[in-house]
Amino acid sequence: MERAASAVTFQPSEHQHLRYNPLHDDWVLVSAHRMRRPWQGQMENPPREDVPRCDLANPLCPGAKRAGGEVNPQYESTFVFDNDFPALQPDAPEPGADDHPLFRAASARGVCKVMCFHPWSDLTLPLMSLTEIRAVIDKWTEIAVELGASYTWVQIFENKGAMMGCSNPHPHCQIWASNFLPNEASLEERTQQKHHRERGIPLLLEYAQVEAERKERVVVENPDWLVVVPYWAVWPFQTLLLPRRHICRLQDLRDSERDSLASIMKRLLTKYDNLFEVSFPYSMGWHGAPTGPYLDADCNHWQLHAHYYPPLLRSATIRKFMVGYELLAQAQRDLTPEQAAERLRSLPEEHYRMKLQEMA
Ligand code: H2U
Ligand code: ZN
Repeated sequence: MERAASAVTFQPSEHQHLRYNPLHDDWVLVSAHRMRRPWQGQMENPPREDVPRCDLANPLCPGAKRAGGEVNPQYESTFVFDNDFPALQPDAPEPGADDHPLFRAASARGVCKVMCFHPWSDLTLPLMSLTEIRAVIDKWTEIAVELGASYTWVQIFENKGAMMGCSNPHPHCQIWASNFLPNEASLEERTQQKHHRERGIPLLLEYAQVEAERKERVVVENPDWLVVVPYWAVWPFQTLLLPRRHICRLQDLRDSERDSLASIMKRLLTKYDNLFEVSFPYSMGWHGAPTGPYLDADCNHWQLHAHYYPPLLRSATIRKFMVGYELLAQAQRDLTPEQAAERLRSLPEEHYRMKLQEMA
């Protein structure tokens, strides 16, 4: 039988509770008291970081031969190519109809691209200059416009670090464009539409305004952008990058907002690397209003944003696993989002590798 609630005053950092994620319409179990488990503070040797600057055996380097036999140009800034192993192709035939409702299929067409951020393999975004990061943002925008002209959803995402399945030690991301709305996109379409209908303001615009006032979950901010560990975060150091004004898509950013985006990305990613003094692994990606046939539709409920999902929990090598209860019941976290934000906020904004170079 369920026990009655105790008379002790509730403290989010002490007492287990559920938090609602309005963007995903689900709940996370927060059990902060578990942080007192005895393993806290353990340190391991971080993964090696001595990646060669240029290695012709690395298919993303300038001048290297890729799996399909093509040779990369001697590129000097960003470089985009068609993925040699695309999960989506433009010309797949339609699946046949099955008249049983439990066996549904739908057409999937699209393109997959790979984008190198920089010619040097030993760099990552936080180690790049603001001008170089700005070039990445400009290229993201260009591709979003180009593929968004016909495709419904253009997913820009970066898998960083071997822990996140990144197969090449070279700064890069991927772009998959599809003729359908993927699950995450259609979920966010539904929740943002509902919020806008009920409250008359885009969900994530209202959320950014409240978080900017409350401050307790803010990691970094500037006049155009805000980074928070969301109230409903599932991963220990998950963050959400939000514009302060209403912006539907990457292509709606002003020139100055692209600059301030480069700046806030560098600050966030430097803090991430400084947390455990390791090149911090994560999967990140951009979400904005759908494109293609949606370009003519009312998308005012949408707000541009980027999700960062890092797996690390308490050192360079100890990650959180989404297993057991998470797979079979629901997501759970130990550290509260406020504690995670506080830890990230208090970290220096000078990259630890720069500091090591200065000391050498
Ligand atoms: P990840 O490291 O994030 O997996 O991205 C690398 C992508 O680059 C991957 O999708 C592609 C892989 O298919 N790739 C090529 O298209 N050509 C190659 O020669 C190597 C890797
Ligand atoms: Zn999203």
